[in-house]
Amino acid sequence: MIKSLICDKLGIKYPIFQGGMAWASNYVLASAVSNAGGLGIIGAGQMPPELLVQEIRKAKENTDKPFGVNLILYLDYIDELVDAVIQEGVPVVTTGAGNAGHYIKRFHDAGIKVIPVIPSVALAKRMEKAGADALIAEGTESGGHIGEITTMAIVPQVVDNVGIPVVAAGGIADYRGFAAALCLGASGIQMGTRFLATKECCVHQNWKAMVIKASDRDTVVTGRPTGHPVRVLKNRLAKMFIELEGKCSPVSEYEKLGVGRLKAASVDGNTETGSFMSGQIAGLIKEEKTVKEVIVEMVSKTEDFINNMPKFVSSNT
Ligand code: TUI
Repeated sequence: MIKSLICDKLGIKYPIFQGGMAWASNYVLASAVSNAGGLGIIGAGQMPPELLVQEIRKAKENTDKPFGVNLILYLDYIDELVDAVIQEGVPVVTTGAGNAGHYIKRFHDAGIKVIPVIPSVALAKRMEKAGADALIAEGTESGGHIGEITTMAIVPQVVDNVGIPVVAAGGIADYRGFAAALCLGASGIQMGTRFLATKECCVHQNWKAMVIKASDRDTVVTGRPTGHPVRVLKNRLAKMFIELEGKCSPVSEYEKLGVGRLKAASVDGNTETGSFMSGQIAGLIKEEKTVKEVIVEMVSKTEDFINNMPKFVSSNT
């Protein structure tokens, strides 16, 4: 059975994380993933602290398994979200879009494991030194806010530079990606886009349909000049962002255009002007499934594939 260091460290059955996604991974998705043996993660995004508290409480009602909360560190009221998480107590926190170093001691004092998402070796080393329990090395194939390095390149380099477990993220949606990540030295995987197209995910059906319809070249990175590049499915809004880049517009113009766009995608399903964050692997996802189907299939097919690997690498074929 596929089991790794990270499973023992977190008390989970399978080394499969569901990426924390703002406006997309609430307690329903997170508890379904945890109940299926993975690590479900509530995407706090820009939730007010009171809503995050409610989400954590509902997750606890819906699963007795470990789950996590993902915090976006560049928010100006991040300290309030950190306080809410510490007050409620959750097993795991993952962090994105910033340096988790300042918060690790407080989380540890509250018995919370900290797993920063990192886009570079330099940050990986800093986070290990600051006391992180594990790392999620995320490639630029991912959806949402991204770094520059591909999963194939970042994972083995991070693995070689730290002594804590590394989870691979970006461009993984089936058993081949899972097996590849293990071959690169990862102790587990994180998937976001695959879990967007599940029955338990709360996003508007239009978002799921766009993922299922997407092909390999249907995502684009916008917002590079702001320092917060995001990968989204191509649509009219993405085009408007690209036009801003062409005009060398000030950052304030991007901020103005970006207001409320995740809600427009997730709640309203506005295919023209919503921000439909998605990874490049969307092209591989052909149907909506239940969380359980995704996890059971990932585990059984990856096990089969790894057990039969010698056949695929025979020098006679
Ligand atoms: O955080 C993510 N993905 C996200 S956050 C998000 S919400 C958002 N909405 C609108 C605009 C921007 C974001 C949607 N998707 N992934 C983890 C991640 N973290 N990717 C890259 C990083 C990262 C980048 C720079 C982590 C640390 C860092 O530098 C820290 C430092 O201080 O050096």
